[in-house]
Amino acid sequence: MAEPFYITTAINYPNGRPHIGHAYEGIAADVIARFQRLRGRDVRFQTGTDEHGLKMARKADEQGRTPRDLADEMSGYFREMDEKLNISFDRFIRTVEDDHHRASQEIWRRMEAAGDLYLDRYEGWYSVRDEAYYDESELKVGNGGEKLSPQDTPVEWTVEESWFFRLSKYEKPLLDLLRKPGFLEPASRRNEMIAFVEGGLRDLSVSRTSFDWGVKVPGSDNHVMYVWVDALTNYITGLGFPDDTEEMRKFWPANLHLIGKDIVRFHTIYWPAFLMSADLPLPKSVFGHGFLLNRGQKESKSLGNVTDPLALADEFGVDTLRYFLMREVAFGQDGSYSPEAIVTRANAELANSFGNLAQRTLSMIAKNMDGAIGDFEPAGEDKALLQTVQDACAQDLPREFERLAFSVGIEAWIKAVYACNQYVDEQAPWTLRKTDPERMKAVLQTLFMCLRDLAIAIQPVVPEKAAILLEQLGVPSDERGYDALGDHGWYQRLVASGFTVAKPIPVFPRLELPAGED
Ligand code: ME8
Repeated sequence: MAEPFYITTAINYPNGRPHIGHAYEGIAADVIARFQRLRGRDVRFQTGTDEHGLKMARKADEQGRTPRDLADEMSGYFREMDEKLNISFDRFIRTVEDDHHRASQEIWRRMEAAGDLYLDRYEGWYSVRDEAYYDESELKVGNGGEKLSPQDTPVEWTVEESWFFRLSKYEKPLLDLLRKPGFLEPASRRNEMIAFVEGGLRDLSVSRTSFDWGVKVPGSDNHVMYVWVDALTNYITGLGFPDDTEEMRKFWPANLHLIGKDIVRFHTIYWPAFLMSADLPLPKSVFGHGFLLNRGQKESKSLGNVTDPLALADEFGVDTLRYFLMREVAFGQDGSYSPEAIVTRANAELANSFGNLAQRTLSMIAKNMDGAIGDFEPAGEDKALLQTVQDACAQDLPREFERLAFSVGIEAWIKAVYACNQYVDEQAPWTLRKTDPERMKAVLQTLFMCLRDLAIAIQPVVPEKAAILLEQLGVPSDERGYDALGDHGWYQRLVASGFTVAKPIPVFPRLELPAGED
């Protein structure tokens, strides 16, 4: 039976429309989900929106509407974005859903039964933007002398009755967990979290009484849960918790929580502590990716540089945007994007290299061989090129994707594309057509084989375009998994089936920079 693989993204705050950071995380998670499916894993992929809390309540208030109304509208845009970007989720969860309230109340009851919850008074700093409590010692001072969170967001002094979670009790097991190789990547984030726990953990305020937009605390009707308690629980709600479901048994603990670097504390300290308290297994790994910057700058409404990811997808194409984001930025680090960087990268690698290779090869086969590929047993330099391509597609790219080093994996792939292009230039099949038609045939057959491997390997990144190309190459839809890369009988089967190459349509046309961009 296929090995299960459960991947989740952070659930997004729908207090506004999605931005490029949301698109980036969704795309990266989708690349992982598709990659694992192609490797034969039984994948479950969850994403969604995080709709409770003070941030949502305040935003709705500003707009003179109910939080639910705001959440309904904005959550719809997130789902639309995911669909447009080809994000192949199995469940898009909304935290306002009934099953989620039920799951959150059950985890609460379990934490209470473990003796980990007590009623007290919270007095301290809170950042609504981060939905986070901060200790005085963590705060910075802004230019106007005001106090700011470590993420540069405003904090407010908060005093109210609150339930507390005995986080301090979990210091030792949390340190053991954080030190476990592979639990938290990249390593830089791990050191930061270890230092935080070593500094001593205070018990965490886990309920609020000054507003009511949230999940009700069982038995304490005037309290709603701290938004992060319910938000984190989404990962098990989606599997049917607290019922003993097949999904829960199969997919929990999650293989990977993919999140951004700003919310690592919640996922590697609070969430494991809640799970330990509720006596549930801990996620296998958490990866905190970097932030995406617009020409090196953080996007903000005041700078007027907020990009709509759907506008980028419309302008350059969904797959081009996906390719750019996974290729350009070393995953785990911050990265920058701009329209000209997208156009430059897409033209150099997708249009001029991969697209052109496919276009040249398939048109020559269609024109000079009547589309019939014909029997072929590669030898010599043809075999050597095939080996180079095979190594990149069946070994290098999968090995790097497995450790989430997407840009390194794609680099190995594009180098194989370059090797093919160099081979075309050296062999010059257009000249061979007159001088040595048999040799021309062998060259085109070699390239045809290479294209098939290249297209299979890159599917997770550019699913739509790869599918078009695989169609043009006659590769049956059930022979597109990574295991097909090791199958040496495919070519003969294709020849035997009588397949012919049709005159191709370019898969990756060249892009122009839109007018007005410089
Ligand atoms: O944090 N570049 O929601 P959110 C890359 N609801 N990633 C970015 C980014 C950027 N510029 N800006 C944000 C929340 N992100 C909570 C999560 S999970 C139980 C609850 C990432 O809408 C961010 O790091 O503020 C997070 O992983 C995700 O987008 C959602 O951010």
